[in-house]
Amino acid sequence: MNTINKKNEIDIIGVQIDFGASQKGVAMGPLSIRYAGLKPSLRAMGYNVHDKGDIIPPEDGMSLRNMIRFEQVNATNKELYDAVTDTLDKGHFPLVLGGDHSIAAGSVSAVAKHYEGEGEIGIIWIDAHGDWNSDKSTVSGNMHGMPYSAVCGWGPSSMVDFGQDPHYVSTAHCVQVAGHDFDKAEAERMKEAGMTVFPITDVDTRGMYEVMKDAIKIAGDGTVGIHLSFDVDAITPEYAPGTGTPVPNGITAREAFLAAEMIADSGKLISMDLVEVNPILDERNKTGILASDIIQLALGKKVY
Ligand SMILES: [Mn+2]
Repeated sequence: MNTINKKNEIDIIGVQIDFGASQKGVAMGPLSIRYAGLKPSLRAMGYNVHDKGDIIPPEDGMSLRNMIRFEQVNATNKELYDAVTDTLDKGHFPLVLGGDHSIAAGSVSAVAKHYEGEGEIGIIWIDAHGDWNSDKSTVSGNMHGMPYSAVCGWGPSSMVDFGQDPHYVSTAHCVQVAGHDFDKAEAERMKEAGMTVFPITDVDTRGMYEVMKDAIKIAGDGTVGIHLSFDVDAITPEYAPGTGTPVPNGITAREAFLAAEMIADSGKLISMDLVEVNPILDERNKTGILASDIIQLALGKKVY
């Protein structure tokens, strides 16, 4: 049942931040995922669950047109980095609940650094967006569009290194799955950096099963394990209406479930973020429940 590198201990770390996004409300995401029954569900699977509570970002900080509220985002990432490092040092599995996706710069960086002496980590990033902008390429200035490039060393310098002396993740083990809303300059950066992208058109033609088989190979072979960063906006708004940056015609809930199940079956999952649940825009916590379901499946829940 428990597939996460034989670790039976899960630490939940929430991050109540929406400063990385223009649409407010994802700061309440960790609460909505907990209200969906996440903790009892994980305990029923046999896990020992430790809720470390939520990180609250500072109220004030500097802002730039091309890096909105960057001081608050970076300070929050430093706090999250320390929390995830503490969890990994204890041998527990970090489950990070967003919050906007800017938090992945903190969580992934902590995981990459923790395993530095053992080898490289791989990343599977399931998202409608690339999250591969920098302060130069960004159109919106929203920092939740930059974390994936930041952990690879290609993001804004203060998001790449917020005081932690980062170990960059090699793009050779990084995969983007189900993207279909890339900025032009962002896509060029991803190609230049050697990212593997399986856009939603690949899901259409080859199916999620074949795409994920390849994604797990790229992120999992020759690495110490896989970090899953799951943005609920990958899922089409009919199933996941509660998200800040919805994009029409995304993947289905079943495709998301299959991806999560396959990652669990790989036995290589070492850490996970679930981000961008926005309860203000949601319908009766539908998206919070969906997020909880995806987490359970990624952590090994079986339907039969
Ligand atoms: Mn994202």
